[in-house]
Amino acid sequence: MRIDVLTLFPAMFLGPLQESILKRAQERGQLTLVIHPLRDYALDRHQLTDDTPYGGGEGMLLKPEPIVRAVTALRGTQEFPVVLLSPQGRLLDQTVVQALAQQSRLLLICGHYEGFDERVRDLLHPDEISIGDFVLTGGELPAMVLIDAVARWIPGVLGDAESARQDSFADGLLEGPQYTRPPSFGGLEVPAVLRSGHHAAIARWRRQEALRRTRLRRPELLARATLTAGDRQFLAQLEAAGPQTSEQG
Ligand code: 4GS
Repeated sequence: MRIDVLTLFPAMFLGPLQESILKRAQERGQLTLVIHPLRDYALDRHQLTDDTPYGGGEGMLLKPEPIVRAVTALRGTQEFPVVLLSPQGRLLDQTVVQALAQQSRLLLICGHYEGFDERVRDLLHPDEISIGDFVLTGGELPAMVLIDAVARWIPGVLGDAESARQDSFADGLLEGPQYTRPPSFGGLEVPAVLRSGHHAAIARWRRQEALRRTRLRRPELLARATLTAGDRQFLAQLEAAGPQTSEQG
């Protein structure tokens, strides 16, 4: 997959995408990232990319010409989604991420300052996406969040073990508690079932703890989760036990 990014601050992309799994994905040729400085597409002598809003008001807006020029040049004759990161977009979630991961190419546009001249939207009809209901200083971090979330769905990017884990949690539940060594720490023991070697019992315990945690922390996720009859039975059992104030079963 190839992802192009249009930004006023290309240096912001230098660190985060060159470590760990994204670094490996690029080295293996599974992911190609191309960062384009928006300033390169400003043709005036001062390479102006922003200007004051008509009608007055605070701050600066990104001018339409450099963005439209850049997108036109990068798009060429190819068809692929142009994504505009902004709080006015549809909310990013795992469904949106997986749909974007099906594409062979994406172009991400990062805003900055107070936003974009509206003609960017009117002319390019981008897929406008928000990473959450909060305001950041720029669209660069949202673009990196999207790249990270999408890249882990590209075939081969995660190792076999990582992919297997991902599959088992693609069912829309939160993960339950997990433990590593030591077996006893701070007066707290690792649950005995996890050390039992009884694989079926371990799988059942993990499933139930995932259900318990999801019900307590994000009950709205249960409505969309893929649940078995056994899952529903366990949830009914929790319901019958009355209001829960902690995850300690
Ligand atoms: C987001 C967000 C964001 C909005 C960019 C104010 C600078 C800023 N972008 N998801 N202007 N949340 N953008 O806060 O995508």
